[in-house]
This record gives sequence, structure tokens and C-alpha cells, in this order.
Amino acid sequence: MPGELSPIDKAKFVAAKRAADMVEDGMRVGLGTGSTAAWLVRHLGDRVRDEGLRIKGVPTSARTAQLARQVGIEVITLDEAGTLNITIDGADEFDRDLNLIKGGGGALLHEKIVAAASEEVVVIADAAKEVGTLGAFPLPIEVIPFGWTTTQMLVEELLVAADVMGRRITLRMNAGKPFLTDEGNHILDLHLSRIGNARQLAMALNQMPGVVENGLFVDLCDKVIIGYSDGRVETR
Ligand code: ABF
Repeated sequence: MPGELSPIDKAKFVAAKRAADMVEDGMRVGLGTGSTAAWLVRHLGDRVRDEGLRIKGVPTSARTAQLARQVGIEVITLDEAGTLNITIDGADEFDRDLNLIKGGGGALLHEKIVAAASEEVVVIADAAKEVGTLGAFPLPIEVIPFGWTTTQMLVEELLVAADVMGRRITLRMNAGKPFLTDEGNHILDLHLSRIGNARQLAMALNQMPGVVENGLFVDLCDKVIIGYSDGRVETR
């Protein structure tokens, strides 16, 4: 492990290493987005170089695709892969049911499609991501740019009707301009404080016209590998 890592980076490093060691020769692997998943990609690149590991990677974002190519991983499209043996990705929060909030990195749509196409989904996370109830982290939803302010208003009305706490909604910005996803869509961050029923909210949000996807991953995660800054690793 590189000596100069911060405690949280050490936690991410060891979680990612444990997950990278699960990958077997010949696998089609979904490669997540975010700083923890970046460690996974680097670890897999080391295995490709040192062991001649033969895998095909399907990235969940343009930046993951760039990193994967840099470290020597063969990158293919999801269409070329069809289905995946395993996807390893980060998360912003996970609860005791392994439901997740994802999308802090703005890649939730591709991440959810890739996760749904995978035989196994493994989340890698530092210990701070474990929560009793989801919602402290703002829930990202991806909306098409057409009429996004109207979509925001309709989502606010949904949240009021569903009596969801918090209810502040912000347009995600990047360098002073609205953030655009790889698909050219906007991200709205829902500041909800706590989410009582993730499944119900996820379904309701995706019924809204203009909403493409939401960052609640319900029944999509098979295992969480938690890294600690002292080097310990636990699996949920
Ligand atoms: C991506 O990584 C996103 O879905 C999630 O929001 C983010 C977590 O980032 P990090 O690993 O940097 O904490 O999977």
C-alpha cells in the first residue's frame, strides 16, 4: 500500500483490493465510478500486468473507461458484453439491507444499468458509508434537460404528498454551469435527511415524467466490502 495515503484512502484501497482479488480469469467485469472504484481499476490493472489476468471491462463512465485503458484493461461496451459476471462499484451510503444511495459521482444511470446486467454486484466502501437509514447523503436523480424546472416542481409535489422529510432540491452544478452526465442529462440532488421506504420512493420517482433514473439501488447489491483505515476489511 502506498505510504502517503490518508486514512480514508487506506480504507478505500483495502476494500478495493479485496474486491479485485475476487475477479477471475475470463470474467466480464463492470467497472464502477468514483474514487474507491478507481482503486479497484488500478488493482485490476496491476493483476493484468503482473499475473496476465484476462478480463474484459465494461466502464460505468467515461472517466472510468479512460483509467481502465490507462492501466491496460481491455474495455468493451455493455452491448458487446451482453451480461456481466461481476460488477464492482462504490456507493455514497449503504444500509443493513444493502440498499444504496449512489450517484454522487453523477454516473448513476450507467451504474444502475450495468449493475442490473450483472450476475453479482459487489460494493466497495469505506466504513463511513454504512448508515442506519438512507438519506443523509443527497439523493441524486437524473432528469432530461427539457423542462427540468417543471420536473423539479413535480418531484417537490411528489415528496410533499409522500410526506418525505427535508425536500430541498438543488440542481447539481459544475464550475458554475449545470452538471451534465455522460448522457447529457442534468442531476437534481434531493436533500431528504432520511428515506423511510427506499423501494417506494425509487418507484415513485421513476414514474415522474422527465426523470430518467434515481440513485436508490434497491435489491441490486449482493455484497458490501467495507474497508477501515487500519487496514481491516469486513464483508456484509
Ligand atoms: C460511484 O462512486 C457513485 O455511484 C458513488 O456516488 C460514488 C462514491 O464515490 P467514492 O468512492 O469516491 O466515495 O459509484
